[in-house]
Amino acid sequence: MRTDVPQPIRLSDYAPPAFLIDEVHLTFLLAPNATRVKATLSVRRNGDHGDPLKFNGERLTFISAAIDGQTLGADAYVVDDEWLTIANAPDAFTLETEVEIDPEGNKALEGLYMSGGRFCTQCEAEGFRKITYWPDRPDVLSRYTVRIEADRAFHHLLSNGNLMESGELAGGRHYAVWNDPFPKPCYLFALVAGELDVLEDSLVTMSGRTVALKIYVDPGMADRAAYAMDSLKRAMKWDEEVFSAEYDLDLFMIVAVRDFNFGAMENKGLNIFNSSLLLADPATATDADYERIESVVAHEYFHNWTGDRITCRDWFQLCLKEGLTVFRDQSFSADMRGEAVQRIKDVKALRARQFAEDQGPLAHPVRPSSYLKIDNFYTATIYEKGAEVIRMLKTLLGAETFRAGMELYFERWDGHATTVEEFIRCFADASAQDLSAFFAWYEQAGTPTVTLDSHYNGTAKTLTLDLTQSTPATPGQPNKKPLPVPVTVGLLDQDGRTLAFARDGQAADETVVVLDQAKTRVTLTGVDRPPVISALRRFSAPVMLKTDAEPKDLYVLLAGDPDLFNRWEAGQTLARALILSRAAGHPDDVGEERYAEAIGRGLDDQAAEPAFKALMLAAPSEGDLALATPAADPKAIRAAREALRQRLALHLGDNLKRLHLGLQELGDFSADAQAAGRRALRNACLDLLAANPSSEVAELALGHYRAAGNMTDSMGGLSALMQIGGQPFEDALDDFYARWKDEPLVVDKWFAIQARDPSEGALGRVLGLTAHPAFDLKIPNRMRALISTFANFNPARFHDETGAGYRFLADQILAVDGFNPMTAARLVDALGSWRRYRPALGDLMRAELQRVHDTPGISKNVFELASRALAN
Ligand code: B3K
Ligand code: ZN
Repeated sequence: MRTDVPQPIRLSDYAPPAFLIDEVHLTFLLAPNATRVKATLSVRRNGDHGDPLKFNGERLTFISAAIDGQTLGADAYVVDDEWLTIANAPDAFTLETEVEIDPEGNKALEGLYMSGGRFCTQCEAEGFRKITYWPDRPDVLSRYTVRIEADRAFHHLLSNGNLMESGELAGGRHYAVWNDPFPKPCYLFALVAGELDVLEDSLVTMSGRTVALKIYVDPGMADRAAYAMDSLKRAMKWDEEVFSAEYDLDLFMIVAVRDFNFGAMENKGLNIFNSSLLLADPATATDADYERIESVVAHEYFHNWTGDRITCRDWFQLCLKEGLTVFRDQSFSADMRGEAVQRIKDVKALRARQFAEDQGPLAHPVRPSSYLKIDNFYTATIYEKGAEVIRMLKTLLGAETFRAGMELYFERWDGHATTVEEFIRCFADASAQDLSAFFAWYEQAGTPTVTLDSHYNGTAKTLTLDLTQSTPATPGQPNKKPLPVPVTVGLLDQDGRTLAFARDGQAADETVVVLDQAKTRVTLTGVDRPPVISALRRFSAPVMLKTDAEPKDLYVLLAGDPDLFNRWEAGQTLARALILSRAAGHPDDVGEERYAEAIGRGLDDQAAEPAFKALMLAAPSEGDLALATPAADPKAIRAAREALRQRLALHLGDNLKRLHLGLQELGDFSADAQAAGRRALRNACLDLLAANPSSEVAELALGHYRAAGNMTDSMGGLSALMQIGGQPFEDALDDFYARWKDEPLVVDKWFAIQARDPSEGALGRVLGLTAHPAFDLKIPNRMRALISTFANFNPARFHDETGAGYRFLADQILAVDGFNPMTAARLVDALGSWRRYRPALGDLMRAELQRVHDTPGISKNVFELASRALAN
């Protein structure tokens, strides 16, 4: 057990930096095991304090330090594992330091490291301190000039900004000098060096400047960057149109690397991407990959304004850039791919990740107030709930005022590091409204429950809506206050036609009720017929809604709510209730039949888009169902879910087969949303058919796999074969591996699909795969493909009664923690959620978590998450 209990960092302790750095010149003498980093900083004291200079520095071999050209003697400074301290620093001076680092030995993938024989960096949040001595915090903004020297074998030498100079050096080496004219925090610094192919293009901005666009990838892969390039250009134009936000440098670069701890990074002018979120062609990437690439390329690009030009004062303000940028990328995707389908996908992800987080030991506000390791706070709450908060702001203020607020923010804070308060102040100023109550969305953790009771008076033609809200206690926040919750409401009559009404004398089809107290009552008038209420349209707030709607009302919504989100939601609500009732031992056969019939009618709806129908066909996920159950039993949930799917397959079988045949792809592959929607529906039909396997369905699945002309269909076929199981599945797996063994991104998919194996043998299969020659714990993508997928997406097998799944995961966490704490920590949650499961399982989970927690030498990252999950 560790004795040095790490101390939390608190927002309330924020103090401005003691020293600022206006300019920095960095020289990198690159060598895989011994890179020299020389830094020349123009430093000035910030304020009139007499504090010593204390710069962060970790895993650096100190060589020398000098002030104004005078090398410091051993008594003038102190170097320890975390700091360089200089007691008597002048008020304004030049500091020169030289250190040595070992990029090859850096398996934490933070700071400067090697991936596939190339140098690359990752500095957010606190990686720059592993490169040089520096006040590693986002409110120190500096102008960077970077000189890179390396062996000529490292052909491309890249850093932020503009290329100023390059040339040859003696001894087979060469160099390049980069200058970034925009002051930036060190977390946005980037360097890449190596042999790469480049895809080039350009774009003319709204003011008529030509920007060169370059995407660097592994040799031979340039063609696979085409979709990312196309996405980038669309994102750049979209940001100009929607937010008047123009790109600023003359060059924008993206580099794809294989070894990366997460998705991508928005370094100024030089984004670095996990290659899984950049490379795509029809043969190797699924439609889901294309969709992710489009959204992440846009996300990182959008950071240029929301993150880079305007950055965070401190890491507690992370949502200032992340929540806002997710909101921007979601809005972009909605414009590219259709609003309703995008909204459904975003809400599914929000519930699966953020609602789950809010119900667990790590529940925290969108703006937290303390942390041990900031790496642990790149959470669904900061990102996804952070985006929901912005969306509510837009709903409350209206689109025009929202845009005015954004433009004011860009104008007021450009070139600065700021806070969430200042961001909200821009909207208060733009709208002349008091938004202080709204701020509670940033400070209060937990998912509010909103209850809606309604009363219709047929004589007076009035509908009274009684809304109440409450938010459960979360760790450290026992008492919650009411929040301003926008609830968008529309009405249908019993035949599913839109029912007009009036609110405060104004005729309407839809209205936004703002629930700003614990209880709010609203009366709608002119309601001519008994209504069915469609509430929380487009999921207008991140809450759990409880209504007095009966199944017959939900069927009206499912059949024809003009709000497609709520149409889908009604189906999910019905399915969830049926599955949970069966899982609890009360199957409702009549209800299930009725549900299957309704879904069948939805499938026949000629007006609905295939992508939407595919979403309608999918039952709530096992994770979603577990969240809705106290003391969840994953096996019972899977069995009940499969029973409903089997009923749908029985009931809709002919229809599903017809659609599967009719949607067969003719002609060339297109990655666009319509074509992807047709593939999604075709694969959803097959997936459902496989829930009721027959020899005919097995043939169909095999035929689908064999005839697949793209990766979406290959994976769809493989996944259907997996559900059916047996030799055909094993043969297909072998075939798939033989075909794709030289394509790392596809081999990741091969590992991931097996981790989802529903059969009894899944854990044995996963254990066996850890010994496969292609498995490597040190490659985050490969590790996650197998380990995270199993722990998070195969609940019925991970939650094995013997506890073997938990033991396996704990062992993996400890192994990964030995070299990559940031990535290890991401695995902890699968055990940390132990309170959500039935006690026989929860106790075994907790015991494994305790074992991890008590292991000597575990990282701060894992310690923080384990100890929070174990706390009472
Ligand atoms: N800002 C990065 C995330 C950095 C995570 C560091 N642990 C990517 C993004 O959200 O755009
Ligand atoms: Zn981001």
